[in-house]
Amino acid sequence: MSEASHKKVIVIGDGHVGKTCFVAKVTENKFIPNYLPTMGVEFGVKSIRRGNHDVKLKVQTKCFLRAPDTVTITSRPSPHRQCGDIGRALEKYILRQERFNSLMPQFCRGAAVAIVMCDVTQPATLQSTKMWKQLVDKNVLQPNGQSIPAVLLINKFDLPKQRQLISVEAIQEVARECSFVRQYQISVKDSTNILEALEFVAELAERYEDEERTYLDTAALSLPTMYSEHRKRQMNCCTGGGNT
Ligand SMILES: Nc1nc2c(ncn2[C@@H]2O[C@H](COP(=O)(O)OP(=O)(O)OP(=O)(O)O)[C@@H](O)[C@H]2O)c(=O)[nH]1
Ligand SMILES: [Mg+2]
Repeated sequence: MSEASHKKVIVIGDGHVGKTCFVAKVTENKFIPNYLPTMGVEFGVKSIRRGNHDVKLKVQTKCFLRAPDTVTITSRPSPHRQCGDIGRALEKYILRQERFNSLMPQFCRGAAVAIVMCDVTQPATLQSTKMWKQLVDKNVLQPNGQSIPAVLLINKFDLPKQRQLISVEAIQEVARECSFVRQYQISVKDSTNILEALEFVAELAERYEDEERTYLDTAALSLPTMYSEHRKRQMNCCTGGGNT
């Protein structure tokens, strides 16, 4: 099967929520305990058996800037910093943000499904998922003009209850507000709900393929009609159908 036949799945969300670990877990079945911020794009390929056939997924993530308020924190003056440092930090941030925005369309292009991820120990990362979902919708649409399906993953549920700071109600509210198709409480570390989420993603990716095909078929059928309508209008115009 050629790479073109892989369904592209993009994994997006704030820094440190576990996107790289998720890609490594689903494609290489390994957990990375150490944090190394992603530079550039990371991806892996995974086949999911559905009925009597395989759905091939190309799961990819990239480096994302953290939420803007984190930048304010990193650019807060320390006793050793001068005001100029803040200006420079912000300038650097704006430049990186511009570069990031210009890379987003390329990252999202052709995606069949989006996975938006957050961290149960960091409530702000759940709020950020709204922004990430909007960004996906701004950068990629299905051929029929609708948003691509998006699944919300809340990661790190292996951590003790007292560190789980996001309520089920909060998850449901965000899921409703952003039209996430489904949400899963997962742990990449101990593999909780990883396969379940991925199987659902494969189902969505396959549905997308069907819809894409239907859309292309419909478009192909209607093309001659559109063309003959256009020709008719042209003929009317050239044969003096007007009032001159
Ligand atoms: N306890 C726990 N830790 C996790 C889990 N998933 C990821 N981590 C840890 O969280 C940290 C960040 O994980 P990454 O996958 O590198 O995060 P990321 O979202 O790719 O971060 P950026 O590349 O900066 O965007 C790492 O130290 C991981 O080991 C999980 O399910 N449980
Ligand atoms: Mg990463």
